[in-house]
Amino acid sequence: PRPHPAWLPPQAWRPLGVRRVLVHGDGLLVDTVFAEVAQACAAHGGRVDRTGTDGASAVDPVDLVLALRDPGPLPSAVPAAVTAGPTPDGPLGDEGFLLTRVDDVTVVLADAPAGLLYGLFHLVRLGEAAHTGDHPARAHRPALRRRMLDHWDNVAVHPVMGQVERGYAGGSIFWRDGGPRGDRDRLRAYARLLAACGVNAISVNNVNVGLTEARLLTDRLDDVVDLADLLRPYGIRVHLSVTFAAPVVLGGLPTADPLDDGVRDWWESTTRRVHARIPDFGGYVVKADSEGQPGPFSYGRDHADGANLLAAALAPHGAVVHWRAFVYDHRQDWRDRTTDRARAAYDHFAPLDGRFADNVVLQVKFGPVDFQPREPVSPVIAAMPATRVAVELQVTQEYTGQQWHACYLAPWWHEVLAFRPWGPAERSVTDVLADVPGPGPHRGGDLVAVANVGDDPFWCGHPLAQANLYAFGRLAWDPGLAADAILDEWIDLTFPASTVGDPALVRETLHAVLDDSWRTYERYTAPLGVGFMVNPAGHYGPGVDGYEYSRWGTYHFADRDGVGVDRTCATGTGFAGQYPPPWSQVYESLERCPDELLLFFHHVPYSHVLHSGVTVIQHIYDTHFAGVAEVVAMRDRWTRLAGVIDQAVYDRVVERFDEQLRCATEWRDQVNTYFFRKSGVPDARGRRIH
Ligand code: BDP
Repeated sequence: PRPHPAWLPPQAWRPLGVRRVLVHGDGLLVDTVFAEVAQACAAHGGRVDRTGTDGASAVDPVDLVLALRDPGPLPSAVPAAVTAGPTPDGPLGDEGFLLTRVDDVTVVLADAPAGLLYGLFHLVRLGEAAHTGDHPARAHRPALRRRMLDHWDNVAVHPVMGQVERGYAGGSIFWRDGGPRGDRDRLRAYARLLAACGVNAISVNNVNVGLTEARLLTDRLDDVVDLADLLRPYGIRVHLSVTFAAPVVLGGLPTADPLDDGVRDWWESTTRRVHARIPDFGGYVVKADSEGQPGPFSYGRDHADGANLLAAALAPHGAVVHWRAFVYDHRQDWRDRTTDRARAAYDHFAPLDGRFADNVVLQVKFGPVDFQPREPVSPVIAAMPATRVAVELQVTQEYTGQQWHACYLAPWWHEVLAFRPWGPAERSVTDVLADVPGPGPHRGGDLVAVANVGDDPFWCGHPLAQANLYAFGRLAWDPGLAADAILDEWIDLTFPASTVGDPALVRETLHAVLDDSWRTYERYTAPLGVGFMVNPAGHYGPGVDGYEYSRWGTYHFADRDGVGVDRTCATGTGFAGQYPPPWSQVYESLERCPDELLLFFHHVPYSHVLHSGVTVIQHIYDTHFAGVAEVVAMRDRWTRLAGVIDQAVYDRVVERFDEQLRCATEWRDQVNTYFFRKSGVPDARGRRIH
């Protein structure tokens, strides 16, 4: 079946009043721009012409020009006033564009084809506004150079994880039953959606690399070449997850020791072969010495040795290795309160700062543990001034309702990117990633996320989960964008006014349902940043003691007196000390620690009074009742869209809300009952708990 349109259905772009368009320039991505415009003109009227940069004659008059400035003269259709002035704020770069409107002509200029493509999609977002009035020249450039999705897709179906590890949208859109899925139209449509929100890199296989997946690097490379060819017209580069043991399992060598000459040669020649077939190949993603994956530790080497080995093989080709910092002991002794999984990434990697090659990108999960709905921002981001750092987000909703729950994550990601590790007057996480000058050679520019798309007809299982994918791309382009503004864009593109019964109602309803949905989710799940009260079988639904007596290092330590993890330096694991001041002091202090992270940093009695004025136990009860009430309100609200939007989308969301409410109720009842039984403290408001 054909997938349901997501943002940017063909009818989304109605260049009203535009009669003649000129596309000027050469190259694959300019071809894509031309084809997009031609399609819009075919649907809505208007005509498009194309001139090359070989000095071909101009076409006059036009309403819209999309032109590469370089090389050669611009067509005369570009008003002189546009070409006269300097570009605001310097060069446009590889992906930037300039947009202006003078004398009734809308002009998009770029210095490289990708810029023209992003300029086109910006026009689409602006809609009619791009073609009315005057617009002063404004340059647009991405804040971050690489905006990347990691697909945790298995080529062969994994006996436990299935086709997509932590995938909640059906099968993989790349792979099926051990080989390529081969739906080229679908892949083209996907590439188009990603380009329209700014994503420019994809890793196409799971970080837990099985043998079939490993072979994508060697004898199954053809399948990757094919994907790269499909994604390239939309400016997307392909990356591969590789296993550190590849020289052994694929190359037949006796060792994968990073300091062994034979191993180095193997990586060099293998990587050369990849680049010969995929000249713009982006590089490798590696999960090493983590959760059973092989790595340099087996040879007595460290992560810098391991990462630099692959970096050296990739460097001559302009490619990078994304080396994941998600390294911890997953066989901890749960009786030992002094060990702490939250400390692990910093303990492993901070001492290696300065030792990584220039084309190593250390890929750090946004929080110190594992994609929980609330965690402090990882201290690793501030700890490695001489290392290129990427932050990894999780668009796939592993711990946030698995695309059964409406949970718009952009407000959360916005908070993470805006966090200022050295205090309010200092640089933000975005600044660190985006190479804003500061002490130390900060270079970077990567935001990465685990993808949430599959072969589901609605792309993401939950149709509203598309907003997360869209928001990820937009935030990676411009981390300063507000979550509700991004949602507006997504609504306009996904439910174009011309296709819905009542556009104002659609907008109002989607905001009412999504704006606060992440906080709603937080309210009915694990309280106050304690995390992981989740069902260990699949991470969906409550499991109040699910991880409490296991080896995974994720505990809440609830007993009859209190709850929370003491991560202070004074009496706990010392994790708070991994932050620079002022945060080390803020988190260390019971008085100053923010409520939402209290149980991440402190073990407190149930009677502890929060900044909000209520006790911890009462907060737990109140937020769990409130969270469920909010889900009821969201579900009711949604029914106002019956008959207003596409019936299939409407029905799918109704089905999801029913499940969200069932599951949220279960969370509320189990969490509340659990803490009531532990603490013996009744609800001050007398509601039924047990
Ligand atoms: C965890 C997932 C697991 C992943 C791991 C990772 O549960 O499936 O393999 O992260 O990021 O959250 O490597």
